[in-house]
Amino acid sequence: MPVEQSQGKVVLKHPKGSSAEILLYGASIISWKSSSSTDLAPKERLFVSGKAALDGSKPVRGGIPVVFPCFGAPSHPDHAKLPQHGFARSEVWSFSDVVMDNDAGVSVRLTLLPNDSIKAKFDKPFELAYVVTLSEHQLSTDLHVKNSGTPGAATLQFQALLHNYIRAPANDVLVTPLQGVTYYDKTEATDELKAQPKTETRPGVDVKKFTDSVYENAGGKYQVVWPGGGLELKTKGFKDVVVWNPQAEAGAKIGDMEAGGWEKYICVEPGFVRGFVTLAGGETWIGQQVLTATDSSVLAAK
Ligand code: TA6
Repeated sequence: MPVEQSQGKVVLKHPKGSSAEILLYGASIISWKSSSSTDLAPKERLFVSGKAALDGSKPVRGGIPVVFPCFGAPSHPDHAKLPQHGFARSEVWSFSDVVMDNDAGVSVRLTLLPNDSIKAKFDKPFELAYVVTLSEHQLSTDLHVKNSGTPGAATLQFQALLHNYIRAPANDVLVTPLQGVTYYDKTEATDELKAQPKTETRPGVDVKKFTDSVYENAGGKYQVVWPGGGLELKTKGFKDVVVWNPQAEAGAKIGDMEAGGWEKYICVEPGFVRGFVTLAGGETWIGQQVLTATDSSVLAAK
């Protein structure tokens, strides 16, 4: 299966028509076109703002930004010099190798190691590997984090999240199952650490109003459905999930958000963002998501 590399971009193509495009900048997936088991024509499944910078000048507004080592505003002393959502989404990663290439799919690995720019604001030994796999109806992205210090060296503490901008009609989309899950509402307290825990009571979570909710220990499997479309997320290692859509008032204040862009996506973001992953020297942590393109009739039947 062809893997093309050019101008800082890696393009994966599946013989049945699906494709994915990854910028080395931020290891940002900026396109995933996929058919589903019931809709054989590949469709774009991600949202990227028409005003997004794709030249590496700033994090991409859309697609799948990689959030590491902190989510939101830094809250750990080791992260004090970092910008919101950390540095992984704004550093140039390296294309390492093709991990798998067969009739079922193609898998590539990108890596990020400390460089002078990173060390100046985060002086901890780490190795990141991001494995992206495209198959006929699925896209999986696995983030591997290693504490590259020697055993017995200082621990590595971090948060990680995959900031999926799922293309969907924001006013008609629902996320399930989150009923009964504890969440923190950032629309009431931008620092979720100060927000009071709530329990989700809705069978399906909508984003008809400004939504910025951090669900803790959320179960790891989610359906995102709307009339005529849907996406399934299965995750490992990401115990939490964030649901975000700014709607018009907050959305209009986002400089690289196209006019009305907030109507075209829902962010459903698997992460480990409540608390910190702690790795001893030599240990590795993996956070994985598998996105499956489907339609709502199939999901609703489950
Ligand atoms: O994941 C939701 C969130 O933390 C929101 O609070 C909002 O800030 C969004 O991320 C986008 O953040 P960004 O730094 O990409 O503008």
